[in-house]
Amino acid sequence: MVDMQTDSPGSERDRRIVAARVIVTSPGRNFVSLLIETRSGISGLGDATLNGRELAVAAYLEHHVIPNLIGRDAGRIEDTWQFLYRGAYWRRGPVTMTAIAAVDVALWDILGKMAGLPLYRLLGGRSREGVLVYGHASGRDPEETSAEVGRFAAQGYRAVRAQCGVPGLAKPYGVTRMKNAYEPAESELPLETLWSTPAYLDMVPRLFERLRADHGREIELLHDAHHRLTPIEAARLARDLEPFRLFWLEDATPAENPDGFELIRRHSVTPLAVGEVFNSVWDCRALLERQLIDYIRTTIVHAGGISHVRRIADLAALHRARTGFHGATDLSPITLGAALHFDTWVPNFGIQEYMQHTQETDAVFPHDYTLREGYLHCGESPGHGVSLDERLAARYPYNPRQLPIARLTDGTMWDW
Ligand code: KDG
Ligand code: MG
Repeated sequence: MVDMQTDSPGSERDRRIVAARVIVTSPGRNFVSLLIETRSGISGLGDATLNGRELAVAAYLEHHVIPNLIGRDAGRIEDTWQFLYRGAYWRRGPVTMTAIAAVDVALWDILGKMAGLPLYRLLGGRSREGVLVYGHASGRDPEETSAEVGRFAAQGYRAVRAQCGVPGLAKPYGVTRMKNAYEPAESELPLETLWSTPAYLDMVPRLFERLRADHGREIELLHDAHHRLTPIEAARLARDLEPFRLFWLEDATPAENPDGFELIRRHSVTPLAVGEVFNSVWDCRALLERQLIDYIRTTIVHAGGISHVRRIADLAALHRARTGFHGATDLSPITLGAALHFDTWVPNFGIQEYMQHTQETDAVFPHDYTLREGYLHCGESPGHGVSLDERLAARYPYNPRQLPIARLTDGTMWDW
């Protein structure tokens, strides 16, 4: 018999969930958070931000999840996960899995606080001294992008993602005029951008030739094609980039059909990363089992939280793939904090994306992680180490914003 009183720190009575609420705030950009409170007074925080679809998750939590949490034992993390996923007839999808992630991360945070242990120790302890991160460099042309890569290298970064303007395209993906702050969800209705694959395929190899010439072979370079290419175009790009030894080429083609990656693999040995839009192990399965990718990008907030992403990482490990969590600014400091604990523990860690949040965001979400010489370090405080200043958050009301869309130059809708 399982002793109901001792299967988790604290008594069952102390662990009982007495309240939960959704907090929407926009300190520079929108974030949705879930706060779960227990009878003991210990509370936990989870991120529920789905860029451009924030209120869908907030409503799902408020109407369909929170009423089911009240009275439950916060120490029963797995059972609550199964209740919300397996127990529900309508399962998976980004809204549902983001809501489940928020609950799951908040419960792990509570468990850490009740046990007095940082999250990475609950997961199994430290596997490395620091978490290798990559920053985001971009510019209007290869010269400007190269100068930005140099700026990151001078700050101690060992890995940099490089994106560049494309001649003839006004707003290509990933290029910003603001340092460290690429923020694509910039208008209430989707901004219409133009896309030209021939111009892009001509530019990218020239960019990386320039970067290797300027910065040598040691720095790790990454690139995100952001789902714009067909499989054969992606194969051509991956092959053209081989001389420049990328750490990875990301989202080379939309991953709904894993067979596309078979084609890329057939033509190139450039490492491939995929999965930031995935939300369950089922999305990752074929790509991992067929060894079609090298890094899995699926992260905690959009794939059911720590309890589920742990299973994705284990599946990846069986097939020698490593983690490379999504970490753009729309993933809140709560997700970054939780991800850093996961990255510190997970045996098959690869790299962590890192875009600094704005000062306003950092003030709303005080945290104990730190950046040193291109590595992020999670803190030692119990749980995931990120809190939320509710009074400050209330000063930043929700600001409706959607991600852009892309059309080919003849007007055809394309993948953004
Ligand atoms: O919300 C969408 C962004 O997070 C995404 O466009 C960023 O592709 C991205 C990345 O790799 O950071
Ligand atoms: Mg990406």
